[in-house]
Amino acid sequence: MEKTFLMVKPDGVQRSLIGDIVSRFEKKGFQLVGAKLMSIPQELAEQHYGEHKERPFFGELVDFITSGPVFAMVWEGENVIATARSMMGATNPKDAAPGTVRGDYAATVGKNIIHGSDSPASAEREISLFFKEEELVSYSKLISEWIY
Ligand code: RTP
Ligand code: MG
Repeated sequence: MEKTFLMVKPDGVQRSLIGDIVSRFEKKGFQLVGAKLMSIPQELAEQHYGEHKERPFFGELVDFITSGPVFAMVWEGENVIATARSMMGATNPKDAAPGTVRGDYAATVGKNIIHGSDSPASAEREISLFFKEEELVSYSKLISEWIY
């Protein structure tokens, strides 16, 4: 089954949105297989956002993501990578549709509440950056047969 890496960013943690965000993905029918509240070390932040190293906002992005605890998660389910991206909404909250996490809770591109892997390759890379194999669980939910 497909897996993706999602993370409530420091603004989402500070604004007490962890529960709401977890609930959205649970209700959709996806399965949480790994989670931790953590502070991201500088080096991990730079690796995680490595694709943006040359962008003018890279410094701000790394400062922001290391500014407070984040809630890192691995979710599993059919088409979870693309579906989670659409549930997150557009990168810039001004373009994010109502009903999405960013559309409902964010106003500015620099503080957009949630991160999600954008492709199977990113998901694999990001899961292994943040989680050891043994930190992920595997379990069956009978209800999943009725959802996916
Ligand atoms: P993320 O990686 O955090 O899930 O966001 P994303 O895929 O939707 O967007 P991405 O292009 O990967 O950009 C990463 C984060 O950089 C910040 N950003 N700032 N000032 C700007 O023009 C700008 N553009 C992007 C955003 O916080 C974005 O989430
Ligand atoms: Mg991205």
